[in-house]
Amino acid sequence: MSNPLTREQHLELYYFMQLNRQLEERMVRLFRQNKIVGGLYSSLGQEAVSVGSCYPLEKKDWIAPMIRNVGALLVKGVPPRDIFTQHMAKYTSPTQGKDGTSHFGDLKVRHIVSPISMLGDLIPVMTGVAMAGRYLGQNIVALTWIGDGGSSTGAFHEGLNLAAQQRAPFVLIVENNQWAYSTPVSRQVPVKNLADRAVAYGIRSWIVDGNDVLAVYNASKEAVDECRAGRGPALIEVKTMRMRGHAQHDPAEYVPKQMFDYWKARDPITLYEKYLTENKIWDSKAKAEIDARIERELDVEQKFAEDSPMPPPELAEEGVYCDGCHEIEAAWQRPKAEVMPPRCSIEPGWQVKDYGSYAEVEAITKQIAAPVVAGGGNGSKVAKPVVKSGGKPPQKQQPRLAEPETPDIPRVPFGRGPKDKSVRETQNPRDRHQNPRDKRGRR
Ligand SMILES: Cc1ncc(C[n+]2csc(CCOP(=O)(O)OP(=O)(O)O)c2C)c(N)n1
Ligand SMILES: [Mg+2]
Repeated sequence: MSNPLTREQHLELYYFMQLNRQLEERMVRLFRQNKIVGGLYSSLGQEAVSVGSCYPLEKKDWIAPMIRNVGALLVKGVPPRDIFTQHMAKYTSPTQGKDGTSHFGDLKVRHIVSPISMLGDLIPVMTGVAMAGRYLGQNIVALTWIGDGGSSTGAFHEGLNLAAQQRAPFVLIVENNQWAYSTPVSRQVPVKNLADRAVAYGIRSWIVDGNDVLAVYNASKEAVDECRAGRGPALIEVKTMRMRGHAQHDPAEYVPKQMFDYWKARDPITLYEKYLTENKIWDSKAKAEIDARIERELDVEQKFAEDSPMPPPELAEEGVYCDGCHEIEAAWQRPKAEVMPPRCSIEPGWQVKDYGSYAEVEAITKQIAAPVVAGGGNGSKVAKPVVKSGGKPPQKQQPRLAEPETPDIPRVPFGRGPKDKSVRETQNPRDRHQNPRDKRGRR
């Protein structure tokens, strides 16, 4: 075994991927029987992405799933009945039948922010969750997913810039499944690797085989650990394939058959089954037991959903406006020592690192005379994402270019500016004489 997971964890990864697939297959049958209300999206072929990326998260961590992340919901402990009833708009569903598809969350127990349909918007929202968790001293990581199409929205870029600048403990999984509706990635984005976008925000990134659950797990684990250690956000591009149309209504006739054949031969569950067998982690008996357990569990859950009533008509007029049913009050007040280093990873004050002159650009140009990182393919000399594969140990991202030194660095006050007492009290006495305006060091 080339990674630190136990046998039980290896088998659990299989369980969740297979549960994801069998659950969705049942929902396709329900859709054809006209028992699903609204659209139905498939994550066929992408199970390793949702399961592998969510698996390293702790209970206290937060996720915001998108339409192809049923696997992540299952890993987070959402029972299949919630997914069945939600799609069938039953009264017993998490939204009591008021909303459909994957539009539900669980803020209290499982820490799931409900999907937002506007692609990209979950990125700033989850950045906010990550920052709030940090402020509250919870040491959490927030994670969400975005498609190749969604990575072209303004919210993606604004959100990622915010996350990067704030060094938020936030992980973004970019699901490059080759298609956004009927548009292939190459007709939508002029770069080959979507992870290259991370370079623009100065954050770490990886490219992994999205059909290799261990590769996804390894990269996600590293990203989550780094985030938790206070090293800022991370982006992981997973290369995978949407094996169905955009939703049930779409037969995906625009996808070349050879492309489906290519990816079918790389089915994530088949690949993982082979890995488990070749590495003697299981045998046919263990597989049969897990498959039978999934069948049993889904029988019970589906029956519960099918037997559940539709919501009563009068429910339609309830809960439209909040009439005191929600108490929205964050426990935001913290002792100052807790929100300052060393207990917080973020310095509340900062320094002007350089003066932004052309001379500094020249200094950097000299540094990059030799390429810093191998990999990628467009010949530029900037830090490239690390490419990872499942069995191999994770490679470390090469260090980014050092900042050029600038003498006499002035300190920029935090918060309310010159009158902020907290800055004065933490100021280094040595710096006081550097301020020409005030000999006592006030600014
Ligand atoms: C801001 C925004 N623009 C357009 C849409 C409509 N829309 C929904 S899904 C989708 C395609 C998404 O493709 P991608 O991000 O690659 O995800 P995939 O469906 O491949 O998982 C579009 C354009 C939307 N929901 N939000
Ligand atoms: Mg896509």
